[in-house]
Amino acid sequence: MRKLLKGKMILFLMMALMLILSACSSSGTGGESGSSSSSGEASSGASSGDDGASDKLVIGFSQVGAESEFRTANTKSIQDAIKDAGHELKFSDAQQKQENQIKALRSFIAQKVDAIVFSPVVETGFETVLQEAKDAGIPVFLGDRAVDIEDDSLWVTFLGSDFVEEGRKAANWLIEETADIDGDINIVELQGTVGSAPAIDRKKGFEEVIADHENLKIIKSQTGDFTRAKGKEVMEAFLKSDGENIDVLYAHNDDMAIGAIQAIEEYGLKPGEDIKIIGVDAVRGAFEAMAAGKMNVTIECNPLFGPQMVDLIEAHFAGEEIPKRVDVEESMYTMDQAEELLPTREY
Ligand code: GYE
Repeated sequence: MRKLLKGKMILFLMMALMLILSACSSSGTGGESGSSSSSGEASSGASSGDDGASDKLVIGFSQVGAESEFRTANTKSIQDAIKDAGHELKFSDAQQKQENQIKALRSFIAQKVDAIVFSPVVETGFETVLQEAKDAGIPVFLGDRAVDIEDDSLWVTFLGSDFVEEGRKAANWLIEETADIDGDINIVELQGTVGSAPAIDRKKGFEEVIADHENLKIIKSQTGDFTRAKGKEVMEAFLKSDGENIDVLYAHNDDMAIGAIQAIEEYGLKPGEDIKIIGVDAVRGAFEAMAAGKMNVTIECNPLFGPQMVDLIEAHFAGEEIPKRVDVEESMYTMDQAEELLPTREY
C-alpha cells in the first residue's frame, strides 16, 4: 500500500515537473512564426490563457468573404498579423452571407475565444449576437466595415476607412475632370453589397458632393455585389439600355470596375475614354487597368491594417483606453501615376 502511494507520489511529481518545463519552453518560443515585439508588450496585460501565465490569445476572425482583391489582401493581412504576434487564429469566411457570420460568431462564443475580429457583411441585424458576445465577456473588434447599432458598448473599437469621404473624393475628382464640359454628364453607378457600410457610405459621400452640380446626373444605379462577375453583368445591362449615353462609371470598388471595363470593350466602346471609369480600393488590377489607359482614377481603401488591429487588441488586454474609431490613412491615384506606382503596390 505504502509502496503504491510512493509510486503515485513520484508520478505526480514527474507530471508537475513536465508541466512546469512545458510552460517555460512555450513562453520562450512565444514568437515561433517570426513574432514581432507585440507579443512581449501584451505580456504585461491581463492575459487570457486558462493558466493566466501566457500572453497568447485565441482570436476568432469572422471575415465577409473573398469577393474582391481588397478582401483577399485584408484577410491575409489580419491572419498574418495574428499568427506573427504568436496568437492563435480561428478563421471563418462568411461568403458574403449574414447568416454564416452569425453562426461563426456563435461558434467563437461557444469555443470561448479571448477576442473576436469582425468585419460585418451588412450594417444591421447583429445586435443579438453581439450582445451574446458581450454577455460572455468576449471583446469584439470591428475591422473594415461598421455596424449601424445604437449601443456602442457592443464593440471595443472600429478600425477602418472613412467610406463617406471616399465617395466625396470620387465626386470631387469628377467635378475637376469635367470642369470644362458644358451640358449633362451621365453617370452610371455600380453599388457594393446592398446594406453594407461601404455601399451606403460611398453612395452618400458621392451624392452629397454632386448635389451642387446639376449637370452631373446618376442615370442608373444598381448593385454589383463588389464582384467582377456581377460588375460585368450589370454594366452589360446598363449598356444595353443606355449605351452611347453613358459618360462616366462610378464603381464602389475596383473589381466591379474591372468587370465593367470588359463589358464596355465587348460592347465596342473605349473604357477610360468613351466612358470615364472611377473605382475605389486601389488594388493592383486597377493600377494595371490605369496603366493600360482603361481606367481613370481609383480612391484608395487600404486593407493592410492587420498589424494595427493586433496592436489594438493587445492594447485592450493591457488595460489601455482605446478610441471608439480608428481611421486607416488613404490617398487617391490617377492614370498618369499608375505605371510608376504599379511595382510598389502591395495589394
Ligand atoms: O472596398 C470592397 C470589398 O468593405 C471596404 O469590401 C470594403 C469593401 C471593399 O469587397 O472591394
